[in-house]
Amino acid sequence: MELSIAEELIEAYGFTADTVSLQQIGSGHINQTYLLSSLKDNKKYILQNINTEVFKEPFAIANNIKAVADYLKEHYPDYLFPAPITTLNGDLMAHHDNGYWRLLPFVEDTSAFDTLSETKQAYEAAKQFGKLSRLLNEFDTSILSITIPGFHDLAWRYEQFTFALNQAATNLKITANEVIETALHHHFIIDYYRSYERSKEFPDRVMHHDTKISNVLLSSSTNSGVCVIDLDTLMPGKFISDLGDMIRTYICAFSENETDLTKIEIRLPYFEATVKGYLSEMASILTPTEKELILFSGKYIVYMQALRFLTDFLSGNIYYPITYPTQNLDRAKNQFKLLSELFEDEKILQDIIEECLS
Ligand code: GN1
Ligand code: MG
Repeated sequence: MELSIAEELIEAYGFTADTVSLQQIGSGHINQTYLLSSLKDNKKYILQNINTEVFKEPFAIANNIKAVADYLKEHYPDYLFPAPITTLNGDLMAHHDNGYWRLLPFVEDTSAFDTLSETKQAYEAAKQFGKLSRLLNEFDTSILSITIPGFHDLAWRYEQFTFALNQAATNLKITANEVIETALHHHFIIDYYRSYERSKEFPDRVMHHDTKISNVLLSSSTNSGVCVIDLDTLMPGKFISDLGDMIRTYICAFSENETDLTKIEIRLPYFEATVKGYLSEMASILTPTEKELILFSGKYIVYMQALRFLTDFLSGNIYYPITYPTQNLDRAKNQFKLLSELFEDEKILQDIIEECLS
């Protein structure tokens, strides 16, 4: 980013262009993130632009985060919740050039990772996300806005997929034929979800909805969990959203961009660490029904992510940025491979869960 573009923006926060340095950081698909260093006092901040194509109502995000931050401050004053810093005018965001920006505190001596290389990272990250939901257990979820409608609604994602399939060019359908068949075949996951959806034992909770490892800060020296970040999708949801996305992203040594599918295997110790870390906070809160759905959470979210990538491929790659034409199809294949591993290892994974619960 040219500093000239940001001048007005950084002035909203009381900085001047000649006393800050900006560096683009982060690996997310959606928002742009910069490290802002104030040359005057050597303090660091995170400056982030909200992608309003994805988040149509940035105020919904800002208000959700504020409501949760206020609640946590009142009930758990020691809990580190990195909410945005207000502008000099007291606004939650700075509006600039048709975009919305926010400034966040930079948490010193922490690291965010794109991949996990130790089970402790899985345990600590899962513990952090579990802790957030636990602390918000009594929080009234109905006051939160939905920042992306249908975000983790698998039935709706499936509809989007069939819609894209009906509209897709023939050559794309031929290229994706096998993956499309696999996607259709797994519809039973939606039916299974529906059989629980309205149960009182499967309540709405405050969910982060994007629990990949890069969204939690770990201590640089000890790898202990420090706090969760990237709070745009903090909104009501089912517990499967958070635990499922951790299972999706922590248990395999390779990311959704890996094209060598023989590498897509489940690391059982990471699975165990993830479930253990989550339950270290949530075991006393989850209902018996939710506990039955622990493994299902992974299947639900992996299937949904596979459908999302496939849908995007069939729609001409309008959502997920790509570096080559079939990348979203490859990502879908990768996720379907992971899904097949979850089914294949079902028995042993369920045994691990039982052991973690006992
Ligand atoms: C997006 O922005 P990023 O990379 O954290 C997406 C998630 C997906 C993820 C897949 C708002 O997250 O739901 O799981 O890509 N976020 C949004 O990599 O769509
Ligand atoms: Mg994100």
